[in-house]
Amino acid sequence: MARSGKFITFEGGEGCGKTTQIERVVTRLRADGRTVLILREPGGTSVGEQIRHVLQHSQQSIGMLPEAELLLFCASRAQLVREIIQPALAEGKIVIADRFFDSTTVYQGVGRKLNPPAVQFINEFAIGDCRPDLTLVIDLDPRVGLERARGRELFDRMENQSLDFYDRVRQGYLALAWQEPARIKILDGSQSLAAIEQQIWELLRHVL
Ligand code: T5A
Repeated sequence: MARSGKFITFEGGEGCGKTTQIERVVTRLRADGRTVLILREPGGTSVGEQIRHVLQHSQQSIGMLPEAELLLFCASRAQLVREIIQPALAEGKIVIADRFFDSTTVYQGVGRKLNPPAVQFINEFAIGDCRPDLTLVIDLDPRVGLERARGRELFDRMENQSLDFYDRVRQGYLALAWQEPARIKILDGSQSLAAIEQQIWELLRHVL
């Protein structure tokens, strides 16, 4: 599908500040007269929201195996790409996603230690040629991020991992950024909200 819009993804560990920064940047973009679509992963479609419940909030999913988890995240994304993202990009919209395929590379590949070539193959099958133009990783010590994210009442299976798991996730993002420096930019999530927002704005201006 021909694409005239821009696709921006936000990534990082739990509580790093993605959602907060997306809200701020979208407010600025809309004030600038841009048409912006915000999506979250897993979810964003009717099929995807059902998968999100199974992956994150269902108490019955406690015994889910990493292989099943990988396939469910990718199933949600395959639907999102074809139902929502590609049509929006074809219409020239700016699409901003709160997580995308880098989350699978890092959480399932590095965090869960699934076979990286298998993760890459399944990941790429799910997204086809729909790759982000820019990916912003907000890097934060997981001890700080988990503390920030604490207090949510909803049971979240993905937030019940060991610190070692979240440390691997953090290192996984840093390694990805090292491999793809043109697309993936790292921001220091321990700075103030305003400082991070300003850096994101500068990076976005280059892409838009
Ligand atoms: N997952 C996802 C996979 O394993 N594989 C995949 O392929 C995909 C797509 C998603 C889970 O699924 C996993 C990863 C996750 O474990 P989620 O509910 O969407 O779960 O959770 P997260 O994406 O981690 O979102 P969070 O809400 O936990 O974190 P955010 O969005 O990064 O953080 P945010 O903005 O909500 O901020 C958290 C708190 O910190 C404050 C905010 O005000 C808020 O209270 N804050 C700051 N405080 C001080 N200074 C700053 N700079 C701050 N920035 C934010």
